[in-house]
Amino acid sequence: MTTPNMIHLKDYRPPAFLVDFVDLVFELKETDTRVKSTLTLRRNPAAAPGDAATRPPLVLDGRDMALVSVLMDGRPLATEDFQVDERSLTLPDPPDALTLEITTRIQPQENRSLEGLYRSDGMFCTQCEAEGFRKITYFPDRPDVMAAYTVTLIADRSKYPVLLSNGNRVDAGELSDGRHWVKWEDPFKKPCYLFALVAGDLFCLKDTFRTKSGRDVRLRIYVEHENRDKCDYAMQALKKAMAWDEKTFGLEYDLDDYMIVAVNDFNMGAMENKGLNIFNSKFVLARQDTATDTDFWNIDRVIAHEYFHNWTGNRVTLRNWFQLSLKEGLTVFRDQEFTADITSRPVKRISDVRTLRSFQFPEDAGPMAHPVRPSAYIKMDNFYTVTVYEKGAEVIRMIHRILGPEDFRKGMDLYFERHDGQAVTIEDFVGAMADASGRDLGQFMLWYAQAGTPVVTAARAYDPVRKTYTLTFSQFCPPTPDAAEKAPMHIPVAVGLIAPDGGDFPLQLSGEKTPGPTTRVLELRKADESFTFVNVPAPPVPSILRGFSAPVKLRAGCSDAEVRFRFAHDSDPFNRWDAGQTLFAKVILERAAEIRAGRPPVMDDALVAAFRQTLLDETEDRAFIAHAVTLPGEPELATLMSESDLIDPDAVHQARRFVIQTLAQTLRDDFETVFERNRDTGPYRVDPVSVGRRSLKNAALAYLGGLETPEAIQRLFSEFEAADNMTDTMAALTILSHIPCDERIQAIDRFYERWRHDVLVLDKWFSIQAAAQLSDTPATVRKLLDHPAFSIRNPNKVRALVGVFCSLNPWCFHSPTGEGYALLADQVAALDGFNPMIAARMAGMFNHWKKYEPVRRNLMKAQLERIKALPNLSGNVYEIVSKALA
Ligand code: B3K
Ligand code: ZN
Repeated sequence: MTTPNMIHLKDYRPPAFLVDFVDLVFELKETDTRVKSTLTLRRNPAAAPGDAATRPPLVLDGRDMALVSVLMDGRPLATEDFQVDERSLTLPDPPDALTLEITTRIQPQENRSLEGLYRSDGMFCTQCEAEGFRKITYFPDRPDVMAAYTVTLIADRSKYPVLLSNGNRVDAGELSDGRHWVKWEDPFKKPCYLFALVAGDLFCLKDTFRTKSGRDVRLRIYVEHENRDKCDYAMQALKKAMAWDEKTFGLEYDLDDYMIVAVNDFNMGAMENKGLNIFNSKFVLARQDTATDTDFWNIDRVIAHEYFHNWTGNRVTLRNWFQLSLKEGLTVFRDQEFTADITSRPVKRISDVRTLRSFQFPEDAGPMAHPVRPSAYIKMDNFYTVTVYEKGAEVIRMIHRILGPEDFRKGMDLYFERHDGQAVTIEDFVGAMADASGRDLGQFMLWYAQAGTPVVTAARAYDPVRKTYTLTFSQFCPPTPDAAEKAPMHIPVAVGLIAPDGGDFPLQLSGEKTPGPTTRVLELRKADESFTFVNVPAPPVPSILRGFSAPVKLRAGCSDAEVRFRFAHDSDPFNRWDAGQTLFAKVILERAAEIRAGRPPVMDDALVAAFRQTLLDETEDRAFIAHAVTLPGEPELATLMSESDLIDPDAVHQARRFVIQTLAQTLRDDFETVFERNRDTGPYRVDPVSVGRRSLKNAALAYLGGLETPEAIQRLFSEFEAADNMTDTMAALTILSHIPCDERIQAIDRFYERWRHDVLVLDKWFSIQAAAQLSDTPATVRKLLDHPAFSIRNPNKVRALVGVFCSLNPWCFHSPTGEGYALLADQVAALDGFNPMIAARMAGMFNHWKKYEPVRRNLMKAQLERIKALPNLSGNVYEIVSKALA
């Protein structure tokens, strides 16, 4: 293959032509679809004008379509007036203002990439971000070309009674041949990546929302008829999100209609198309018997996220794709705040940091490391990453912390005031924040430019005579493939000092007249920097990086006793949880070292005591306790191991199991007590208290099940049978799935029989088996690939089976036989032929091969080389594997 092109941020140029109006007419048919597009274009006054000889041509992007005709200003274009190739339609010398009428034919029924216009279960739908619009019609497919659209959809009335597009429905009619048509108009200018259409036979759930200025917005959720009883929760979620954005940011919805459509075949979670969101059905459909607590909260999160994009992404959009985090980091921050407000703030923070550390930190330490604003890409789709999204949200959170909530809000207001209706850059956002607050964020911009996770080291010194306490920080950002040298960053570090009695000292920095609050934000800017607190009456235990105030790795050099003290007393819930995780990770990795050295592992009694104290703490939020007694997972432990050694997945797995079983045996009665005390007492509800109780109850059940005795197995089976909600069903079944016994097989079969008609619930059935920590899991997964309910065309199925196996079951995926690796490579090869986006996601699961011990490392390398040598490899997969092998 020829090496695909890299696109660089430094090469950005404004578009040569702007589009003011777009009129689209779709004739949707089973056999093909005809698209007539009428564009009103003019030269961009802001682009380099050039002279008569160097005036830039008009280039429209387009691929995978047949051109039927082109008319300019109403007249057919002569063949010498334009050129068409596989990627574009070019007019070498067009007038300064023109209309183009372009008719094309496309084959949505053959489109398996799920990008552009395609079919999913008998309906037509679209996905245009990032560059899917060019598969629908010829157009300048870039986010800085914003236009007003009218869209007419024509289709058979009986098969496609529902015809939707962005904006307001302005007209409709019947044709004599059984077809009907609907015309839509979107008054807001938008980039083409926000275009959407849907045609199908769908049930519609209706509601309304009265905005703060008193307008009634019609809310509509469209789903397949069989799912009509599974959309109420999503509707409530939408209303909560709309009210929250008004209250928190003063942001009101702007159209008269807000529509959400659920589709089964979707490459990611959902898409924020203006006024017409298209969702993976997984983030819409839920009923207590089909969805877990986590599923319900994911619905809240994703519905809110897409809704929030209406302002952060749609009204103010991106100048180019390098700025992706401008909308995604900011919108993730907004959805995190929303969830924190409607559930529990500390617990939300803990689970977000867990995600960041398990997935983003490894990305930052691997071959795909890139800054929050990448500087180059082959395929933009490969940069919808945890770095752009989750680290991007952390960067916004740091601005929020540095400015404080009031100035942050002023900055948001200024950002919308200045840039509503524009396509802008990250500088524009940070500039609004700096101007609104008077703070200098110049150095802070490095967070967008430098890849890698900074390491912050803290040293402390107490002076008993002067009663001063000095914290000395140094920061270092490790090299990444794009850059060896890194400059010091502007890092907000929230600090508390814990007194010997467990309370917090008030904090007074040297030079201040009076003590301030008990948590202070220290702003690091240099490679080495000291801060001295005065009037500290006794040597404290430092609590550094409270609330995880910056996405860094902290090396505080605390003793085990100090960490245990913080696990018992830290008033900052995040740091209290983190202290526990530090202890558990250390204990597990020490046991792993013993196992590797052939010594029997021994348990640390002090840790068992600290664990017990937390487990039985009745004063804390149950959801917090559930997190606090959950050990770091094998993927996270592997990452920690890789910091000092090569990863040995066997040792990690055995050591973690040893710690779980020792805790279960030692604290069995306590787990029984916690289990019984937290049983549901009334009907199933998805409020934070009920969810917290269930999560603690099921955490206790996991330990009890880990004993693997016949009684434990019986208990799990009867809990599985008795459960009246999917959370408890899945909890019992998951624990049982790791134990080789007849009850396990029976439960898996019963689950299948009960849910064989429900594609979303079946995803859980595949995942349970893919995540089972049993030696024959690789063979089971191989077999399940041929199961009639599995389809490689459906991304949810691929993620549920292949994705879960490779990312959440490291012990089995990294089986030293190499069968897991061969399985993954086979799936990448199969997927790449029709859905390169998902193929590339899957290929990324080999990214950390160099961190493994030699046997596995070589096996993975061989599979990567096999993939790289595939004929007709997509640019998407090429970009991932070539970086991994570099
Ligand atoms: N903006 C979309 C993601 C599109 C991904 C394209 N490959 C969903 C979201 O972040 O809201
Ligand atoms: Zn988003």
